[in-house]
Amino acid sequence: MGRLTIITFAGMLAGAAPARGDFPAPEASQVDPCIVTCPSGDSVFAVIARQPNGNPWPYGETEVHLCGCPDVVLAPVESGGPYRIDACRVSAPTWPHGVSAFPLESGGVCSGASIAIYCDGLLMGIRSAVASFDQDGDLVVSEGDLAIVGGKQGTGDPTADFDCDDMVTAADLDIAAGHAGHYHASLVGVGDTRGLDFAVRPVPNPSRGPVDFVLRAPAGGRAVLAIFDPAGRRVASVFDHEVEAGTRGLHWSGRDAAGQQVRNGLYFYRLTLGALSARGAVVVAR
Ligand SMILES: [Ca+2]
Ligand SMILES: [Ca+2]
Ligand SMILES: [Zn+2]
Repeated sequence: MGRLTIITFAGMLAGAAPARGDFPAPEASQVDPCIVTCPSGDSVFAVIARQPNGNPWPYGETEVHLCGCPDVVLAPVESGGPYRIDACRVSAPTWPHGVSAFPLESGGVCSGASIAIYCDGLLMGIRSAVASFDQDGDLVVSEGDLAIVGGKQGTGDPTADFDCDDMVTAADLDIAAGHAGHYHASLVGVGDTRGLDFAVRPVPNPSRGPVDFVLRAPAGGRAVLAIFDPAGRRVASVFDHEVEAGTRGLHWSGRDAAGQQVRNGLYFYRLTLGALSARGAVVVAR
């Protein structure tokens, strides 16, 4: 009853209340030509559903079938998010303006597939590729991903064609570089400190120098982060402060204790938080 009232009111606002039996028409609708994703969800694939007379179709649901794309990693979205994931199908309402938005929080790429896009069971279009700034599907856009994009320059590979001009050029690499360091929120447990596991993740890795160490602290304490070379010599002391529970980034400029940019190569980090400690490797490659 409530929903009916709202629909009728919106229809009056639009100046043309659709009758029962109206439907979305593929020829009047619009599907973005390329599917481009970022694990942080800041790249949107959109479908605009319209009726034959051109008015929006606000009562439907759009479905994108990614079942032919096994390498695309769909990260979970919060309940109440802009779309829902059901195995390899992603769906979103066209309410209220006929627009279904898919800021797909995913990694990995796909090509040569048949990605059908339906609205209320009617085929709106087919796409054959998913391009992603996270080329390797680990849900972090790192220098390694940019290197993969760079390797596709000069080709027509749709998995790295972010501006949808059928070519991979320096412009596509620039667009990807703008997403460097982006990652999916599930990797760092943003916003909820209860039951957090202690974790440290260097982003990006490999790096052109600067690295943000994303620290997930289950409890407050003194956090100490230092960088070492493979011989075990301390290269830089990055951080030594009390932190609160939660998630934060600790920034290393990529410089040594003397302020010089470190040479390309392999480095190790050690982070302690109270009695907890983590260590790992970062690669600097300019
Ligand atoms: Ca990646
Ligand atoms: Ca392009
Ligand atoms: Zn991004």
